[in-house]
Amino acid sequence: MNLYARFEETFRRAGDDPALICPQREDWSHACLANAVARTAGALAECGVRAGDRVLVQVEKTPEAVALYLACLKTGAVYVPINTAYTPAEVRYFIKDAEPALFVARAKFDARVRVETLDGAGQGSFAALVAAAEPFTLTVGRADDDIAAIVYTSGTTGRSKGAMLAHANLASNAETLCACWGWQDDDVLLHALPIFHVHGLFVALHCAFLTGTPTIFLPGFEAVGLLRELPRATVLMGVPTFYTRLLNQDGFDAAACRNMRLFISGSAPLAEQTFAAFEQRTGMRILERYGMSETLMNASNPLHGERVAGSVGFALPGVEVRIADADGRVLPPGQVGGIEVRGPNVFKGYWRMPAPATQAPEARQAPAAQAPKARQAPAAQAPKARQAPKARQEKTAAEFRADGFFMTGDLGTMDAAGRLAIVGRAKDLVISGGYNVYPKEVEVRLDEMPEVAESAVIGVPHTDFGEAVVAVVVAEAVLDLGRVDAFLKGRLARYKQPKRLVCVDDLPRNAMGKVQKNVLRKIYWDIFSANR
Ligand code: MLC
Ligand code: AMP
Repeated sequence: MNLYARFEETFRRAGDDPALICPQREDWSHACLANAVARTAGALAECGVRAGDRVLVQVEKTPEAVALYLACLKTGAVYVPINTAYTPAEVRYFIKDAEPALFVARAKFDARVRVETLDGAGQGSFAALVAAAEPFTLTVGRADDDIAAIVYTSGTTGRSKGAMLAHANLASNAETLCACWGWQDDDVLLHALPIFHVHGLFVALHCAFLTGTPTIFLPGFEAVGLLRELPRATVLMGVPTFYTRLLNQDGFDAAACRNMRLFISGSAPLAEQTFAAFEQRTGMRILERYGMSETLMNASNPLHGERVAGSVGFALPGVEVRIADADGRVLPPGQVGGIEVRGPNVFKGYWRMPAPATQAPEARQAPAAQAPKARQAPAAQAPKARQAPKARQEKTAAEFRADGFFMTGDLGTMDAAGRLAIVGRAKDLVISGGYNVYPKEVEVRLDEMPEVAESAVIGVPHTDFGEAVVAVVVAEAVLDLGRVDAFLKGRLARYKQPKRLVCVDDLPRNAMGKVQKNVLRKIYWDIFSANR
């Protein structure tokens, strides 16, 4: 079943009740949202978008952008959101890889695909098409395995991979979260996350859409504005930076939280100090959960049981989580190993890198949705299928065990009761303010600088962002951070750019000649911890 059919049913019931409360704009009721979705779906059809076609989207957070996402679901198109921080050079990669039938951009963009615009005020050429479009009333039938969205996540090679999420992945995870977090009819979600990642788009919005409850829809996170809205909200979802920034506000106290029933944190480790300071200030314990783009949510601290600092709680119902060694042998309680996950939440593989059926049974046997079968006219026509080259297929296969468990690349321990703690990462990744930065991608760009002989990018502690990107370089000429900033501008999104630069004579290497990032991390983690 098409996920939007579920939302549509709720929207019908909720009618004139508010869906998106927009402090700086008119609110949208559920009926208004449903109408906007139907007209946006009409505009997509007029743009020639058919079921299975990708719609690449890089737009600001607006109600119109939400309608665009839902319209893609409704028409069976595949929604491909990308970070608004990406530079045009980065966007070109996604256009090439996703081969969208339509790119909805914030402003005019020169590309070989059809481009329409939607700006931060909900205006633009796409908005004009929506205004003129006939509503598209049909909700296109979808099979559970049909792809609803592709979410790009970077890889250790420095190239982004598109995680294919099926309608059933999204639906099952949303239902599980609504149940686990006890979503109530009188809940009001305070939404300050971006909507181009799974956290803000799926985890947060789907809980509201499944239940027909309102969302206070802020264009982004800003502590004072968020604090102003807090008294009329009951649930907040955020990355740890939200909570550290809130704690820096004098007015943030138990009185400000009087109507709140749940603060949820995820996407990055919540420091134990933040958890403790939050409890001391508000009398409430943040509920930390764990997920990723490829798997949606995997584990959560309990709504009613004890929420423990430094732990991400228990596997969600229906989701299997295990700790295994490098060979996939399950480790006894308390031992550190790779976190592996299996369940209805786990994605269908990477776009154009589907897993061979022999490696990952059942769930991944479907033709991996490069060409999702359209099941209804008029949107019916399979997009041009392109075979995934063998090497790329292996990329998906390499991340799954033969029994279907997905290797997250996170390291953790699980106690005998099943409580999970994340203790590190096997993947070379920095998480800054909830955004993932893959060091390789930054190193490749740094190495293009004439002054740089070689570079290694690591994460170090940062009070605001949790971790900050630091470049350790062997320079052949005088180099400072200003010059690095100037060189990377336009080449890399701002949040990926190093916040600190360290010039060294040599990078530490092991006997195989590989740069020892763990050595660098150890040296600079301590130095920057002391100086942050
Ligand atoms: C902004 N900057 C960042 C940054 N965000 N730098 C590093 N890391 C970040 N996360 C840059 C800006 O470009 C700016 O550059 C400078 O830092 C200061 O910006 P700011 O104004 O302080 O930032 P702000 O706009 O307030 O954004 C911070 C933030 C935002 C934390 C609110 O980054 C954010 O919304 N993060 C949430 C990310 C998220 O949703 N992740 C979910 C992924 S899904 P300059 O030019 O001023 O130097 C996932 C799965 C799961 O992980 O489990 O959920
Ligand atoms: P992304 O690829 O952007 O979806 O990021 C997913 C990664 O974020 C996971 O693999 C983890 O490394 C990290 N992550 C998500 N939630 C948590 C959490 N609660 N604690 C620590 N790391 C987390």
